[in-house]
Amino acid sequence: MGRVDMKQGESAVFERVCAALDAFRIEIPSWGFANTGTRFGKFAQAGAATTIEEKFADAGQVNRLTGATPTLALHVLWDLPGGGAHDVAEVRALERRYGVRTGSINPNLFQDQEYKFGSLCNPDAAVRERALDHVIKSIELGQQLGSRDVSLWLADGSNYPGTQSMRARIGWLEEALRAAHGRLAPEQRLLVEYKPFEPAFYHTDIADWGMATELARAAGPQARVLVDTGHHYAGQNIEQIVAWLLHTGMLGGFHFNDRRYADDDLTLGSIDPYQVFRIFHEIHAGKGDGLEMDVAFMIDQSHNLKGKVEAMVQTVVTAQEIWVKAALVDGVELSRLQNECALVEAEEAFRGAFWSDVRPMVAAWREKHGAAGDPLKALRESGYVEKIARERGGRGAAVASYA
Ligand code: RM4
Ligand code: MN
Ligand code: MN
Repeated sequence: MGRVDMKQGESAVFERVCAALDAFRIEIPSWGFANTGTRFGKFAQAGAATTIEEKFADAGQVNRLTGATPTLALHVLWDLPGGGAHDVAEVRALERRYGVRTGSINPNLFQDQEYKFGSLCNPDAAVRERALDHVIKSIELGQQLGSRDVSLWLADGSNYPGTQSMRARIGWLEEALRAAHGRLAPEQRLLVEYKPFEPAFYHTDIADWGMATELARAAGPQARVLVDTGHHYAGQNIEQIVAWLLHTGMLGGFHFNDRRYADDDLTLGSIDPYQVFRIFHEIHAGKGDGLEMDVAFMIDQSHNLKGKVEAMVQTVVTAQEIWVKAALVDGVELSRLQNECALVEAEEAFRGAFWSDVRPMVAAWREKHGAAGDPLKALRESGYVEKIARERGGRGAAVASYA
């Protein structure tokens, strides 16, 4: 290839990279900035966010550095302890101040004592009603904040065989989801998240994508499935689940994180970046095939040991890089090879994109958009982490979140 051809080739690739990144937004979670821990304890960080304002401030930093995170997911009781209503004006002001909008609203159906035996699946009708009421309030909060997705994760389940009627609980859950769905505004969506185990260790009421799909269908036309990448048994083929949910039009969004053993909430791509690539490829391929899709990308990570803002920046950068790698698969060529069953050629075309080093181009895109070429370095140089550690000074130890 001559020099000119190479340049042309490179700029064509850069155009594809830019188109892919222009379309890529990923939501970050407020709980990723607060102190968290394991069930054995919490290690408090001086710079951890203790108020909703501090969470918006941190989210604003991540967005400024990466150019990809314009929304912040809120967890109702952790961020809006009063349950919402009176906090709307404050949240709106924070959105303006930090240049980040409210993203998905996450009801909290697991931390109150009443939920010991479940929330929407509790055998006690009064508890179910209370839980439903909280979901409805979260839906209304979403309306007031102009946020589209209400993202539902239940800790419901049981720990010992024979102690609960799994079937009765399905019925109660369907009923509640239908009632909640009835309260959605036309533009809102209800996302149903699944998880195989934890905190329940015998049965979980929404344990996998099949159950989540059935429940979302029963709820109504604005309900979809949310795939949290950490919520699968080891070895499960997540991209195949994604392919099914795309095929059936039931994919609503993702909670991204990585895992080695269970729901570890590790940094995206830190254990298995190829899996993230395979998942992203399904999305790109679906788009290439003209599938109608509306998929919310969200991060669900809460770091116990890493610095929170650094970890979030690192995650978003990783997401941008792997998203771009997957965008570089030549879809037309790949389908030709697939149809010919040219296995080695197809696999090479696929994994060739995975192995290409896109980092300089992703950095160039960020620079072009007023973000940082090297966001981690820029974060370090900004002194932001030291500043919040000084200002917040470890107040976060007592704040509600995991553990
Ligand atoms: C769960 C699940 C939910 C998250 C809670 C805090 O494992 O991933 O999405 O909101 O944790
Ligand atoms: Mn999740
Ligand atoms: Mn989880």
